[in-house]
Amino acid sequence: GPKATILTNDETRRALTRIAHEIIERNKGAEQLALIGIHTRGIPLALRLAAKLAELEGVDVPTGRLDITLYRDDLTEVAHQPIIRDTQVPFDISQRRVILVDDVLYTGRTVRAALDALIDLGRPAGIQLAVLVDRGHRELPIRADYVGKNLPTARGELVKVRLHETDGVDSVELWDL
Ligand code: 3GP
Ligand code: 5GP
Ligand code: MG
Repeated sequence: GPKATILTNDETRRALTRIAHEIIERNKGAEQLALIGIHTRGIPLALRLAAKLAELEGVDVPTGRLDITLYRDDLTEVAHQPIIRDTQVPFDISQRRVILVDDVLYTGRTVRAALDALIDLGRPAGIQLAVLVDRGHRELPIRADYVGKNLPTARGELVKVRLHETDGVDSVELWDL
């Protein structure tokens, strides 16, 4: 079972509402933004932020997705290479401030691969990062601009993120692997 509940349903919702407000404050509105969700659970998170931005600012922020998978050449080794499997960004990111959205930030390797993929698509005015949970253990000089919850973890722990869209419920729990 879980060692701890990190975010309940309501806390997850409030964290996303706060992040939406922070995005608006930092960017002085929501014009010229774009949201890009990273693979499974970053995608519903990006869509929820887009809905919040529409509600708060009356702006429809274009939303896309990247599918980045960790390719492991050794099943036991953590030394993995993220590979881009699919990119669905059906708008021009040039001149836009692109906000990458992921559920959990860990080593930063996934985000690094996402930056590569984005820069191949055009020249955004800037790229920012929003994550629901930052669990530490960065292996690259990458940080998030918007964080739902900072959660110091051990490497042997797992942050289980569940969302309504994928799991029928919103919750963030800490588990032992
Ligand atoms: P996500 O795809 O919704 O982001 O595989 C189920 C979940 O476990 C995935 O959620 C994934 O992000 C998460 N996960 C936890 N630890 C790891 C890890 O070390 N590598 C990868 N690829 N996924 C992890
Ligand atoms: P990275 O190590 O590249 O920062 O993270 C790799 C991918 O695995 C990212 O998409 C990240 O969201 C996911 N990930 C890493 N650790 C965890 C975790 O503890 N829980 C969940 N749900 N996802 C994780
Ligand atoms: Mg993820």
